[in-house]
Amino acid sequence: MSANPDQLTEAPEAIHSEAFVEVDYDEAIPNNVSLSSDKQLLRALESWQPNYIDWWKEMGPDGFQNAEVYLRTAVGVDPGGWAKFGHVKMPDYRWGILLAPKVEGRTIPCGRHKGEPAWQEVPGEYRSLLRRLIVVQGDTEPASVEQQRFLGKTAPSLYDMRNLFQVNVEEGRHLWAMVYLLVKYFGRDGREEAQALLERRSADQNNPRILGAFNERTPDWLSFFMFTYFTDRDGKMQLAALAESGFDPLSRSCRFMLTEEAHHLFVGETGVGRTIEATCKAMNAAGIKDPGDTEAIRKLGVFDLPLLQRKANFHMSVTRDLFGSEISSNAAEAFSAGLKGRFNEAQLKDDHQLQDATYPVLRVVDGKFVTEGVPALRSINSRLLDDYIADCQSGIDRWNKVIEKAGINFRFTQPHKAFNRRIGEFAGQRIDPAGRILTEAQWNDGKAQWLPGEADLQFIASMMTPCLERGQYASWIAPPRVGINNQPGDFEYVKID
Ligand code: BYC
Ligand code: FE
Ligand code: FE
Repeated sequence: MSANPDQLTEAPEAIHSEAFVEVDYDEAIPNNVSLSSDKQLLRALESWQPNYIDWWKEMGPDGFQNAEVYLRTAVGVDPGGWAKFGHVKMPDYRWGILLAPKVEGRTIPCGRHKGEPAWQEVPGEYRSLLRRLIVVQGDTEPASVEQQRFLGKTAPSLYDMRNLFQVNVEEGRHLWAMVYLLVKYFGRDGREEAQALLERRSADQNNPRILGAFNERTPDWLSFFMFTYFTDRDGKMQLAALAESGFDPLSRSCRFMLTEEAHHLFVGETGVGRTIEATCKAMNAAGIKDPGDTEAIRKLGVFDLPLLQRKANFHMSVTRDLFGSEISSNAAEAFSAGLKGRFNEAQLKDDHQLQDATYPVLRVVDGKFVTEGVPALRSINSRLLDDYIADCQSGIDRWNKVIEKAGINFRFTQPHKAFNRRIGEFAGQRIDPAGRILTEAQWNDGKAQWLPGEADLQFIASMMTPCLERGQYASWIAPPRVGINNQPGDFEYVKID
């Protein structure tokens, strides 16, 4: 499938729809926030920058720091062409600080301060809660780069390798975006947090990243594509909620980050889609009708569809945990304070304060599912999770179209919301993808059908041999329909020295 950009909600290389202040690339730190007029801030960022570069060289893409990669860099203003493309060595990438344009007269969209002018400075009474949200957001960005750092070595093509590195440099820029806020608005403790963001390490025993999914491994390209489809989509949802913040600099940062996020989601959707396409094509060519004929299918050098479903199940469940507890007083306070809104807050037709409203939350009570009306303020996380699950579906539908067109009898589904959860309402329960509440023994019996097992992971690993000839693709993945920036099929996306 699926690289037909017209059919995608997530644009291949998103076109920014708003004009914004020209980015100044003469500065050591490219920016559209007039950095040169704030000497103290500039000094603070310039002292953080070498530590960032050290971190990038130590924890960024392993073995490719000298490769020339065909990357896009945001350059500014023209709505039709905010990005420019060219071969760059990643450590020389121009990580910049880019805010979406200020909306004149913007007001706080939700909570007890609704309708008051948006804050341009940190509201004192909410300082620590706001800082915590920015730190958690910032922490995920370098974490994902760390998780993906060995993937270049097993890239299924130069095209895919370039997309990996594009995602990586942009996650690096997202870290910059949060560090800018910490350093500019939070004084000394902001600078300390900025440093700590470079010190935590994904999956480190002593100093791990903050959220669960960012300490999982991303050891292979299936994981990468599932991660960019499902976990970057948590990024989309959380950034959208933070884009509704009454703290205007956070809102503007997140609005620009969302334009980059669209490409990450595209990489995930098309990566999984092209994998499915290769499988279907190989099955048909070999005359295999049964998607469960694992052994025969794997011999063709492609991934069987049930394996892809198990991988997807894993990534969906750990990503759902990123929404926090369904019922959360932290989330209630962030909303009431006006620091974080709901998805599409502005379009929602209610009072945006939710003092008396309720929201239906699925829970397990006495071993049974019940839907309870819970105060809406305390259900903010639950609601964002529901919006996330809905947002996941359209890409899955497009994957299923590929399978249907190939005449194969298989459909991808999202597992039940409660499946395999470690955080929130369903933590500690054993629930299968169909939503049956199980005993520990039933869970252990069924687990291998629902989540990737040791043999699956070994097979995946065995398929991860690099394919680095221009225009060539590993057996398990179909070529894209369109090149990046309309480059031809044999374009040298990465010049490896
Ligand atoms: N793992 O009331 P609770 C992205 C902690 S992805 C570990 O349940 P709350 C990206 C929680 O921190 C988007 N710990 O939840 C994607 C809290 O600890 P403290 C990232 C967890 O606070 C791909 C305690 O449990 N951005 O951008 O309402 C590539 C009780 O919390 C987890 C954001 O998340 C977990 N899964 O909500 C690159 C937005 N879940 O504070 C990038 C900012 C919860 O008591 N963050 N805990 O020590 C937030 O809005 C909130 O912090 C959360 C948690 C939604 C994450
Ligand atoms: Fe990001
Ligand atoms: Fe992302």
